[in-house]
Amino acid sequence: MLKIGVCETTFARFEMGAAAIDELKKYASDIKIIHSVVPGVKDLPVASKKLIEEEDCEIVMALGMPGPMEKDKMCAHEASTGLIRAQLMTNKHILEVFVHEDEEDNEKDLKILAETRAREHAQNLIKMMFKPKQFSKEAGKGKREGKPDAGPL
Ligand code: RDL
Ligand code: RDL
Ligand code: RDL
Repeated sequence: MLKIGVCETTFARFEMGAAAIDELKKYASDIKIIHSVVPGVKDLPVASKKLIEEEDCEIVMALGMPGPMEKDKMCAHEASTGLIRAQLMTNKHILEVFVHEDEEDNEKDLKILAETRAREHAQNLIKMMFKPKQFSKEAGKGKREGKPDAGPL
């Protein structure tokens, strides 16, 4: 039974964690999901580390929505370096699933992007953990999450 952590924020304007959990359950039955919620992206690194160290999660998805202001971008970068540090400290993957609010110019498209990106990162997680051979075939294929793939050269 693989334990998967799913950590998300109240700052995000869409429940990306619910989409990720729904997607994970579609592709794998032999999993246990531990969900946690924190205020914002800068709280995700320690929450993810706790899911790994205190809840025995083998891998974590950290989902969040950086806002459009310059200070939000700074915040997202700091959160990202924290998530990388937590990975290096624990030697476990924490998939960072961020959707920047200014990636789309209207709320409808932003909602679609948030849902699609969360689901596609969940599919990556399943492939990394359960189907590494299939995933290795996708190397260099210009894959993207939430947007159309760029494709290979
Ligand atoms: O530790 C409490 C907060 O500092 C933390 O939750 C921050 O991540 C909150 N936050 C900001 O303070 C900010 O200026 C967030 C953003 N911007 C942001 O764009 N997205 C967030 N949190 O998820
Ligand atoms: O942990 C899951 C992802 O966050 C991680 O794989 C990122 O490296 C994916 N990624 C981005 O989120 C991004 O905004 C990448 C790029 N840009 C990029 O330019 N090149 C990448 N990944 O290889
Ligand atoms: O090339 C177009 C996009 O891939 C590029 O703008 C990315 O930086 C968009 N992006 C993010 O901004 C982000 O925070 C992506 C991710 N996360 C991600 O996890 N996967 C992506 N793009 O494919």
